[in-house]
Amino acid sequence: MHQLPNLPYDYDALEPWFDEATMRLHHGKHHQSYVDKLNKALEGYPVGQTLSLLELLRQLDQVPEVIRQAVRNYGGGHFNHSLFWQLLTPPLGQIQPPAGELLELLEKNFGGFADFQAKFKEAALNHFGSGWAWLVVEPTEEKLTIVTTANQDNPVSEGKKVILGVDVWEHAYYLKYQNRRPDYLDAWFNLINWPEVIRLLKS
Ligand code: MN3
Repeated sequence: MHQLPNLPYDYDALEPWFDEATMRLHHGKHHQSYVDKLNKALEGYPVGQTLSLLELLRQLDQVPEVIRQAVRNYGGGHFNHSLFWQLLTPPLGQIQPPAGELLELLEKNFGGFADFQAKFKEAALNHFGSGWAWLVVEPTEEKLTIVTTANQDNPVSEGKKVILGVDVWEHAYYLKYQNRRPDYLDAWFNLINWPEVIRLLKS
Protein backbone atom coordinates (compact mmCIF):
# COMPACT_ATOMS: atom_id res chain seq x y z
CA MET A 1 0.00 0.00 0.00
CA HIS A 2 1.27 3.44 -0.88
CA GLN A 3 1.06 6.04 1.86
CA LEU A 4 0.87 9.80 2.09
CA PRO A 5 4.30 11.00 3.26
CA ASN A 6 4.48 13.41 6.17
CA LEU A 7 5.66 16.88 5.26
CA PRO A 8 9.20 17.59 6.46
CA TYR A 9 7.92 20.92 7.93
CA ASP A 10 4.69 22.31 9.41
CA TYR A 11 1.75 23.35 7.24
CA ASP A 12 2.39 27.01 8.09
CA ALA A 13 6.19 26.82 7.72
CA LEU A 14 6.21 28.12 4.13
CA GLU A 15 4.31 31.32 4.96
CA PRO A 16 4.07 33.93 3.65
CA TRP A 17 4.85 32.44 0.22
CA PHE A 18 2.71 29.31 0.44
CA ASP A 19 -0.18 29.79 2.85
CA GLU A 20 -1.22 27.25 5.46
CA ALA A 21 -4.74 26.73 4.04
CA THR A 22 -3.39 25.83 0.59
CA MET A 23 -0.77 23.52 2.09
CA ARG A 24 -3.38 21.67 4.19
CA LEU A 25 -5.68 21.23 1.22
CA HIS A 26 -2.93 20.39 -1.26
CA HIS A 27 -1.23 17.78 0.94
CA GLY A 28 -4.13 16.48 3.01
CA LYS A 29 -6.80 16.35 0.30
CA HIS A 30 -5.28 16.46 -3.19
CA HIS A 31 -2.19 14.35 -2.52
CA GLN A 32 -4.10 11.95 -0.24
CA SER A 33 -6.63 11.44 -3.00
CA TYR A 34 -3.91 10.44 -5.49
CA VAL A 35 -2.57 7.92 -2.96
CA ASP A 36 -6.02 6.45 -2.30
CA LYS A 37 -6.89 6.17 -6.00
CA LEU A 38 -3.50 4.62 -6.82
CA ASN A 39 -3.98 1.97 -4.12
CA LYS A 40 -7.48 1.24 -5.39
CA ALA A 41 -6.27 0.92 -9.00
CA LEU A 42 -3.48 -1.50 -8.01
CA GLU A 43 -5.75 -3.70 -5.89
CA GLY A 44 -5.48 -7.28 -7.10
CA TYR A 45 -2.63 -6.56 -9.54
CA PRO A 46 0.69 -8.21 -8.56
CA VAL A 47 2.66 -5.51 -10.39
CA GLY A 48 1.69 -3.19 -7.53
CA GLN A 49 3.65 -5.43 -5.15
CA THR A 50 6.63 -6.22 -7.35
CA LEU A 51 7.43 -2.76 -8.72
CA SER A 52 8.11 0.44 -6.78
CA LEU A 53 6.26 3.60 -7.74
CA LEU A 54 9.33 4.89 -9.62
CA GLU A 55 9.62 1.57 -11.47
CA LEU A 56 5.93 1.66 -12.38
CA LEU A 57 6.29 5.15 -13.86
CA ARG A 58 9.51 4.28 -15.66
CA GLN A 59 7.95 1.18 -17.19
CA LEU A 60 4.33 2.03 -17.78
CA ASP A 61 4.30 -0.55 -20.57
CA GLN A 62 4.75 -3.23 -17.87
CA VAL A 63 1.50 -2.13 -16.22
CA PRO A 64 -1.64 -3.99 -17.34
CA GLU A 65 -3.42 -1.84 -19.90
CA VAL A 66 -6.67 -1.76 -17.94
CA ILE A 67 -5.03 0.15 -15.06
CA ARG A 68 -2.22 1.90 -16.98
CA GLN A 69 -3.93 5.28 -17.26
CA ALA A 70 -4.90 5.22 -13.57
CA VAL A 71 -1.33 4.39 -12.56
CA ARG A 72 -0.04 7.15 -14.82
CA ASN A 73 -2.44 9.73 -13.34
CA TYR A 74 -2.64 8.75 -9.67
CA GLY A 75 0.81 7.18 -9.39
CA GLY A 76 2.21 10.24 -11.14
CA GLY A 77 0.24 12.47 -8.77
CA HIS A 78 1.63 10.65 -5.75
CA PHE A 79 5.19 10.65 -7.10
CA ASN A 80 5.14 14.29 -8.24
CA HIS A 81 3.74 15.66 -4.98
CA SER A 82 6.11 13.60 -2.82
CA LEU A 83 8.98 15.11 -4.80
CA PHE A 84 7.48 18.60 -4.69
CA TRP A 85 7.24 18.66 -0.86
CA GLN A 86 10.75 17.32 -0.51
CA LEU A 87 12.07 20.10 -2.77
CA LEU A 88 10.59 22.88 -0.62
CA THR A 89 12.05 24.34 2.54
CA PRO A 90 10.97 27.11 4.91
CA PRO A 91 12.22 30.50 3.65
CA LEU A 92 15.53 31.62 5.06
CA GLY A 93 15.17 35.25 4.07
CA GLN A 94 17.13 35.92 0.93
CA ILE A 95 17.21 33.34 -1.83
CA GLN A 96 20.40 31.34 -1.44
CA PRO A 97 21.41 30.47 -4.99
CA PRO A 98 22.97 27.07 -5.52
CA ALA A 99 26.72 26.80 -5.57
CA GLY A 100 29.31 24.36 -6.86
CA GLU A 101 28.60 21.80 -9.55
CA LEU A 102 24.92 22.69 -9.89
CA LEU A 103 25.65 26.39 -10.35
CA GLU A 104 28.25 25.52 -12.98
CA LEU A 105 25.73 23.37 -14.84
CA LEU A 106 23.09 26.13 -14.68
CA GLU A 107 25.64 28.61 -16.04
CA LYS A 108 26.71 26.23 -18.79
CA ASN A 109 23.18 25.31 -19.86
CA PHE A 110 21.24 28.54 -19.29
CA GLY A 111 23.81 31.33 -19.06
CA GLY A 112 23.57 31.90 -15.30
CA PHE A 113 21.35 31.51 -12.27
CA ALA A 114 19.15 34.52 -13.12
CA ASP A 115 18.81 33.31 -16.72
CA PHE A 116 17.83 29.88 -15.47
CA GLN A 117 15.16 31.42 -13.21
CA ALA A 118 13.78 33.52 -16.07
CA LYS A 119 13.68 30.54 -18.45
CA PHE A 120 12.13 28.24 -15.88
CA LYS A 121 9.45 30.79 -15.01
CA GLU A 122 8.68 31.36 -18.68
CA ALA A 123 8.26 27.63 -19.29
CA ALA A 124 6.01 27.24 -16.23
CA LEU A 125 3.93 30.28 -17.23
CA ASN A 126 3.52 29.21 -20.82
CA HIS A 127 2.41 25.70 -19.93
CA PHE A 128 -1.26 25.66 -20.87
CA GLY A 129 -3.62 24.11 -18.34
CA SER A 130 -2.73 21.73 -15.53
CA GLY A 131 0.72 20.24 -15.29
CA TRP A 132 4.26 20.66 -14.06
CA ALA A 133 7.52 22.33 -15.03
CA TRP A 134 10.72 20.40 -14.41
CA LEU A 135 14.47 20.70 -14.42
CA VAL A 136 15.79 17.41 -15.75
CA VAL A 137 19.09 15.73 -16.46
CA GLU A 138 19.18 14.25 -19.95
CA PRO A 139 20.06 10.55 -19.72
CA THR A 140 23.13 10.38 -21.93
CA GLU A 141 24.93 13.62 -21.12
CA GLU A 142 25.63 16.10 -18.38
CA LYS A 143 23.00 18.40 -19.80
CA LEU A 144 20.16 20.08 -17.92
CA THR A 145 16.94 20.99 -19.67
CA ILE A 146 13.62 22.55 -18.68
CA VAL A 147 10.54 20.60 -19.71
CA THR A 148 6.86 20.72 -18.90
CA THR A 149 4.40 17.85 -18.65
CA ALA A 150 0.62 17.75 -18.75
CA ASN A 151 -1.56 16.51 -15.91
CA GLN A 152 0.48 14.26 -13.57
CA ASP A 153 2.98 12.99 -16.11
CA ASN A 154 6.63 12.92 -15.05
CA PRO A 155 9.77 12.98 -17.24
CA VAL A 156 10.95 9.75 -15.54
CA SER A 157 8.53 8.00 -17.91
CA GLU A 158 10.71 9.37 -20.75
CA GLY A 159 13.90 8.03 -19.16
CA LYS A 160 14.98 11.33 -17.67
CA LYS A 161 16.15 12.20 -14.17
CA VAL A 162 14.16 14.93 -12.41
CA ILE A 163 15.96 17.22 -9.97
CA LEU A 164 13.43 20.06 -9.53
CA GLY A 165 9.77 20.60 -10.28
CA VAL A 166 6.87 22.94 -9.66
CA ASP A 167 3.16 22.18 -9.66
CA VAL A 168 1.24 24.56 -11.92
CA TRP A 169 -2.20 23.08 -11.35
CA GLU A 170 -4.53 25.84 -10.16
CA HIS A 171 -5.13 23.95 -6.90
CA ALA A 172 -1.50 24.73 -6.02
CA TYR A 173 -2.07 28.48 -5.96
CA TYR A 174 -5.65 29.58 -6.52
CA LEU A 175 -6.61 30.16 -2.88
CA LYS A 176 -3.84 32.68 -2.31
CA TYR A 177 -2.89 33.89 -5.76
CA GLN A 178 -6.12 33.34 -7.74
CA ASN A 179 -5.15 33.48 -11.42
CA ARG A 180 -1.74 35.04 -10.77
CA ARG A 181 0.53 32.15 -11.70
CA PRO A 182 3.53 34.52 -12.09
CA ASP A 183 3.25 35.60 -8.43
CA TYR A 184 2.97 31.98 -7.30
CA LEU A 185 6.11 31.08 -9.25
CA ASP A 186 8.02 34.04 -7.76
CA ALA A 187 6.94 32.84 -4.32
CA TRP A 188 8.05 29.29 -5.10
CA PHE A 189 11.58 30.47 -5.95
CA ASN A 190 11.92 31.60 -2.31
CA LEU A 191 11.19 28.08 -1.08
CA ILE A 192 13.41 25.86 -3.21
CA ASN A 193 15.46 23.39 -1.20
CA TRP A 194 18.71 23.72 -3.18
CA PRO A 195 20.70 21.22 -1.09
CA GLU A 196 18.05 18.64 -2.01
CA VAL A 197 18.29 19.57 -5.71
CA ILE A 198 22.05 19.02 -5.49
CA ARG A 199 21.51 15.69 -3.73
CA LEU A 200 19.18 14.55 -6.53
CA LEU A 201 21.66 15.72 -9.17
CA LYS A 202 24.37 13.57 -7.60
CA SER A 203 22.16 10.56 -6.91
MN1 MN3 B 1 -0.88 19.54 -6.87
